[in-house]
Amino acid sequence: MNTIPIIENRIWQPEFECMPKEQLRALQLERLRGVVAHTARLPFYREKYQHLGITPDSIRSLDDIRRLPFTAKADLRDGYPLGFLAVPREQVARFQGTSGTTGKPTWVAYSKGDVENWANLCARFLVAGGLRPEHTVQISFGFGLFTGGFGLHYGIERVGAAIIPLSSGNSERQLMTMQDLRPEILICTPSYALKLMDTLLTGDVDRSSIALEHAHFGGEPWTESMREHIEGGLGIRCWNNYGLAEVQGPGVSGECAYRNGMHIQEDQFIFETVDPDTLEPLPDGEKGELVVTPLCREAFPVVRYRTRDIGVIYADGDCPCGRTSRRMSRIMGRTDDMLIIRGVNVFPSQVETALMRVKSVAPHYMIEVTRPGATDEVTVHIEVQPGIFSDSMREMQAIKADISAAVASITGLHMAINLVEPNTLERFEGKSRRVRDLRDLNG
Ligand code: DLL
Repeated sequence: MNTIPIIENRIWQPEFECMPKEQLRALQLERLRGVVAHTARLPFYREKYQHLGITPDSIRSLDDIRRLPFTAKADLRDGYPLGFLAVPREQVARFQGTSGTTGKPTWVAYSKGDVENWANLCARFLVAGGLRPEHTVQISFGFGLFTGGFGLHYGIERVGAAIIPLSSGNSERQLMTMQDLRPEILICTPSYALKLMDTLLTGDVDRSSIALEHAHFGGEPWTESMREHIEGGLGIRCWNNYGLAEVQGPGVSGECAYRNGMHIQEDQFIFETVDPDTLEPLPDGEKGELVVTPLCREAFPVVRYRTRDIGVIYADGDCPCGRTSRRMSRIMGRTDDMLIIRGVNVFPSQVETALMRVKSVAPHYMIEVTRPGATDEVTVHIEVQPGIFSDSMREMQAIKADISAAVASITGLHMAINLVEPNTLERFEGKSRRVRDLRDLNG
């Protein structure tokens, strides 16, 4: 565990964030009973509770959460549009949404209290990662149904800092704004930061003309090597925060000044880790699917929501920052992201970690999976750094061999490597899509 903070350690709501553990557990239990009472209004849960003999009073310890039913994305979809709305319609203050693969969004509703609460939860991780009232913040998340834009907006407002609600897109305008209004803080997806960094470093923007000190990234998986790359390139501190629309949006967990995992806002969310196949609970310290029960949601409560995100809840002790909550790892992949290649499980983040070890390549890549015959083939398309492409064939072969070896050592698989010219692969303004699985199309 890191013992030297990277920045000054500040805490937004110490009364909750630093609550003594026993008291925290008692609060969780009380709130969990409230969740059972509240969700029993929804037919989806009422029927299940009746069947399982669950009443608020039957929840005697936090372990009893395991008796509650899981909720999956498909359940929300079956309840489309508002089957999980638990307050009268006139009490809804906001709708946000999350896009799915089926074309229709999953609608998520917030009461006035939910919106208020959400702002404080976002303020918690922003303050933990350097936000001060005197700062100016450029939000380069989309403002719209995506929870990133509005969620962070109200968190920053709560702290009292100035907001530039620029939204995503138009890198030139993003950089111009950074130069002209000199925000100290940038908020976006890590892949968009990468794009902005490219534009900044390849254009004639003088680094001293921008005042950035911190960036808060979330919304998609990224790696520690990507953090080093962006921090080195931009000379800033990058902070990780996590959340998902179905349980609120951003503000579920985030890093503190020690950056040794993301603190889970445990007064408001109960986290469990389960084996994604058997749904059996796993102990802290073991990697598995994260399951989240929000404890304070009024308008849109869900119980034991299966995030599909793979991560670890750390088993090690207290964090020197003073927060008492457990911390979680980065998201290592999603159960639906996981590629099974010739029987081996591979996450895109493992490929990214391998690529970032090789000097001459840029962090822009695309993983393509095909099945030309009976076996799976994976090709990693990756951009080389500007200037490298003109070099000799032998050098290119050597780079390929380095990448191939790095990929094989991390994933255990041989993947074909295709080096492409700088600036030829797609760039992303929101969440990136780095896997193209063409196996179904190939029969
Ligand atoms: O992405 C909420 C959010 C917005 C979080 C902005 C942080 C900042 P959804 O669109 O519902 O909500 O997508 C949720 O994104 O299940 C993860 O797979 C992924 N995700 C979110 N944050 C992280 C992160 C928002 N820090 C899905 N690291 C989640 C890795 C993340 N994956």
